[in-house]
Amino acid sequence: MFCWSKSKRNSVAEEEPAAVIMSADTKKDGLTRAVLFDFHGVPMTCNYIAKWDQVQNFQAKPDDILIATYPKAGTTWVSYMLDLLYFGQEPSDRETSVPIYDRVPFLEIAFKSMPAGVDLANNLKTTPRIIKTHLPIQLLPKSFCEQNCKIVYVGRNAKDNAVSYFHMDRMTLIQPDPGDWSSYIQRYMDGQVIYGSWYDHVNGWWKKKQAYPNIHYMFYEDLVEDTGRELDKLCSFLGLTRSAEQKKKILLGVQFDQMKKNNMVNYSKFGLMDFNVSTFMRKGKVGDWKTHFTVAQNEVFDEHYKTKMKDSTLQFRTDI
Ligand code: PPS
Repeated sequence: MFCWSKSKRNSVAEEEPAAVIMSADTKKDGLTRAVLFDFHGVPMTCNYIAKWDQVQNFQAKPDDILIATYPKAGTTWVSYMLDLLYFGQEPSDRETSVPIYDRVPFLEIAFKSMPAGVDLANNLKTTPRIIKTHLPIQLLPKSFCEQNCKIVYVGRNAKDNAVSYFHMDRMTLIQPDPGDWSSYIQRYMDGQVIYGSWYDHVNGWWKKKQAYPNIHYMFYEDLVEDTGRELDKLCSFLGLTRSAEQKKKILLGVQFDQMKKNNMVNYSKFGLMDFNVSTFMRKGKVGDWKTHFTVAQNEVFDEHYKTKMKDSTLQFRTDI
């Protein structure tokens, strides 16, 4: 594998793989935006596959809980809910001093400046271990299903997902440069962004759910509409009983405004993100796409969406 195989691990440009989609041509604040290339049919950068052998061979435990999403679908929100459900009942240092990405490791992440997700996951001392991934179903390490782990998938409507991803790529200085919105939305529709096609991701996991019942498929829009109802469903899937008082506390903690000011979940300590460009807890809304899509872009998107989703029974709401 070419990723970081030499000592200058950030200098990927001199050893780019054959199937480059976007080059590492932008430099800002001394950071190189990563090369986007084809990896088993999915656009990826080194930052998500540098530890691929360990990721693929990851040994899940039967009580692990995996949260799987296409990027920007509400991963952090549901991760924090799960974390509070399992570990938030008593006041602890965890709440005040352990960032969410250390409590809920991001399995495949391998940024050179921080511990790899797979190592964090292997070293987690909690029971259960709650682990996050953005991998499409075909790249999921086998052991999660072999061990019959519970998996929580969160999907978000494609339009709001695209907007959120665009701002994430703008502010995360090592992601491929998103360019302007009009070129970005075209690449998003074509699946030429990290983790590839939104359509393939949401449908791939949806199909998996039909064969593997231990997937709880949630929707970001449902969470915004009625977080309490979704928390109840989550508890029922996980087989957890929590008192009304405990749930009330969780629901308060996971409100957008609360999370936005909570430094343990708002990524303010993460580095690599320029909060002057955008914030991680940006808007937290359904329908923000309307402030980005032109009428023409929306028409093109809708046509494309119809074609891509024609065989799918999945229904997303772009408004609530
Ligand atoms: S990541 O980087 O892929 O893990 O991002 P992810 O956590 O999946 O998604 C980030 C978006 O989720 C929004 N978010 C929330 N919305 C409503 N309520 C709560 N509590 C909440 N927590 C996170 C976050 O604001 C990002 O969406 P946008 O549209 O960019 O605001």
